[in-house]
Amino acid sequence: MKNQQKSQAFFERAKKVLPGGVNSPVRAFLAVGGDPLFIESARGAYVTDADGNVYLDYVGSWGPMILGHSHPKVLSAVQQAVENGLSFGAPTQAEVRLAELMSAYVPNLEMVRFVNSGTESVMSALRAARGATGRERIVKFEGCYHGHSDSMLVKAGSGALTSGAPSSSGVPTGAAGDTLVARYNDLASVRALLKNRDVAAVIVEPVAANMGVVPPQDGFLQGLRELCDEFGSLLIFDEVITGFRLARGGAQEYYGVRADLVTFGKIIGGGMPVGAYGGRRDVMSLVAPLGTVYQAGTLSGNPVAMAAGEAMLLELADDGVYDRLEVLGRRMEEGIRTILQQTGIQALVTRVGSLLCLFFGIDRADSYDSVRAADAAAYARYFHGMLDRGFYLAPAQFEAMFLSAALTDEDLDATLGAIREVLTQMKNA
Ligand code: KE4
Repeated sequence: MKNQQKSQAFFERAKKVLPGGVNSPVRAFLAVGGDPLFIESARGAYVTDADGNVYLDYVGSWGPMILGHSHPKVLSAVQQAVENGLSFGAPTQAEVRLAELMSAYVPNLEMVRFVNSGTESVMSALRAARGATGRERIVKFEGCYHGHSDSMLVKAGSGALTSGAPSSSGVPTGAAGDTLVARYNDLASVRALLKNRDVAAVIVEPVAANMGVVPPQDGFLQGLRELCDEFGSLLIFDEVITGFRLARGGAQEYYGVRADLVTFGKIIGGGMPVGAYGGRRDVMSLVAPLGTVYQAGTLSGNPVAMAAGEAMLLELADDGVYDRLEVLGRRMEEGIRTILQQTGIQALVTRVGSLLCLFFGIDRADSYDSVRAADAAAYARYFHGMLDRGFYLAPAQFEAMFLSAALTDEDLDATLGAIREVLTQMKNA
């Protein structure tokens, strides 16, 4: 058991001034028990907590740290930008360069607007879709999480699912009433909702990574494209997680399916608060000041954040990063699968690229209903077994394991060795 006195003392202070002692629910360890670690620093594949304990990190700030923490090119770009000032509330060259980079890398990204979070990118994209179609209804999928704007907190995933409140209190019926919920990997459930031709957009996580990791079945994403074309709805890919992670061109490139609008976050900020939405020029041209869809932001395009994002994306121009992530992901998946076979633990590993999830107690993970049956208590035992051995995983079953290119083969060997120990201990308990 590691010494966590400073984290525990700070958590007691935090609970007096921050709801639940945190600034985002999943960080509170409620799903796994115990007190959250207060992270002091991070470098490469490692984080260090307030008590000086070092952990191999598989959270990666929930996705941004695809190259590992404190990448020298990103830190240097931020340090240089800071010297020129922190924020101007005016156009800067950096935001244009980052937008041009994204547009060069991502298919169909004709225009893009920067905001400050994934939530804000989704909220804005939905408004643009409603403005473009004159329709009000939105289709989302149960278990998918698109940030905490009112209309998206309906049968949501991530912390909402973990906390057992997939449909939040405080959301007025008027805000959520136009949100229709379909089943992931079930095209018939989508057709049934679109047939009245009053749906502005279907928003989907191309890989559902907020109910654990649930890959799209063959034909699902293309089927959504065809249904949206048939019924005049826009298709929105929420790529806050998959953007620049599955491939430089995100899920559109990885699966070869075109979205009308795409939302981004996480990686494009390099660890700084950045979101973005964009896509078809005719739709984005409706966004103020060009058009009548209003959206604004004091710190949108913040020059320091833009510098971090630009440095990050320039590093991702190297195909070797994605080749390495695929090798790491495959080794981790195959290693875990071998361990499951040898230990006899009933669990299932899913993976898309560098996104993985180990579900306990189920043998199918293709929908919200199938993963909801997962044994969250077993996951909690696994989480703490790994934490005690120096491996920092997502503190909830319904999240993803994020691999970074900073991981070495030795890191993977150590991780798989620890997984084997923990699962063997669980099996023999
Ligand atoms: P933010 O507002 O948290 O930047 O992004 C919201 C969001 C939108 N869309 C998708 C697909 C997302 O995964 C997210 C946020 N992801 C969670 C991780 N499951 C953030 C972690 C947290 O809530 O603390």
